[in-house]
Amino acid sequence: MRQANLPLCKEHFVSWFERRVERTVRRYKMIAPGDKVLVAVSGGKDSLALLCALRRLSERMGFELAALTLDLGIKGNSYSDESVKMARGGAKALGVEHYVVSIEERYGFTLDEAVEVARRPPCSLCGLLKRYALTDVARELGFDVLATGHTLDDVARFLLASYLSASIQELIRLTPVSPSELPGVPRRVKPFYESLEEHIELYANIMGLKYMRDGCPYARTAPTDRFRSFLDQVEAESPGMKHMMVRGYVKHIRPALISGLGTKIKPARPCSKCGLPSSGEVCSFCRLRSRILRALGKA
Ligand code: Q46
Ligand code: ZN
Repeated sequence: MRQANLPLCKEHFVSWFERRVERTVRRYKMIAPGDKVLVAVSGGKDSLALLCALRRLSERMGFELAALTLDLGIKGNSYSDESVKMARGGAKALGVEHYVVSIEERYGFTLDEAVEVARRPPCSLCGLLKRYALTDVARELGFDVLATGHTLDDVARFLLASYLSASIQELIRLTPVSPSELPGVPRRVKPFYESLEEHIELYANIMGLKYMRDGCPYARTAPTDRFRSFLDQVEAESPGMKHMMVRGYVKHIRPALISGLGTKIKPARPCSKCGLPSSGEVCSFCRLRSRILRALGKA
């Protein structure tokens, strides 16, 4: 552990890593005993490591666990087929119940089709689609909590991008826990909010998890990707910087944005089409979906 100048053997690294995840879960009150927790698993190292760490934690904390994989319909590099295959294998090896939901079967279009017809960057479409579909399925299956594998590195990149574009509304939504916005809608939690990707990868390898190497054909188009090497360089020169940046945001900057500047978080209301939380009459997913289905001649 470079920040703490602490050399650890494999066994102690695993317990150090899992204790850190447990501390994050408890510090931000992410999961309570008896909760039904659904983990979003893409088949990559972060989400499979999350499933593994929560599987072990579930026994100590007494919560129920299942996994969900969305088949997004990305054909390039056989990404979606691979993603479903790796997630299925990982969940089976860990003995966790696993659901697979096809976006095409549920909503009538694939991500590839959406990219073709909607004039928006692929990862922004994908982000909206995944956020919506995960919440939608978790609600339908009656889960209390939806856990995603967002890492400290993801949060740091997103923070930097939002600072630079002064996206205040985006910033205040960036929290370790997003409380349930409407009855029956699960709260969303990020148990890796304080875990670095390099430690997650090490944990996944030590635990022998079989995961998919980066393979999404759209990955390089992600707007926050250009901050990756910059932040990695800063972290290499000053170990602990990403953690300081994120903790400082949660403890000082976000409260100041909310109280000091009087920034309001708009309360959600049910979308008139689907019933999921929305800031207006119809939610952004339902609007996008109608547009895509019309453009594809399917509506
Ligand atoms: S799956 Fe989706 Fe990622 Fe592919 S399109 Fe972008 S966001 S890169 S995690
Ligand atoms: Zn809707």
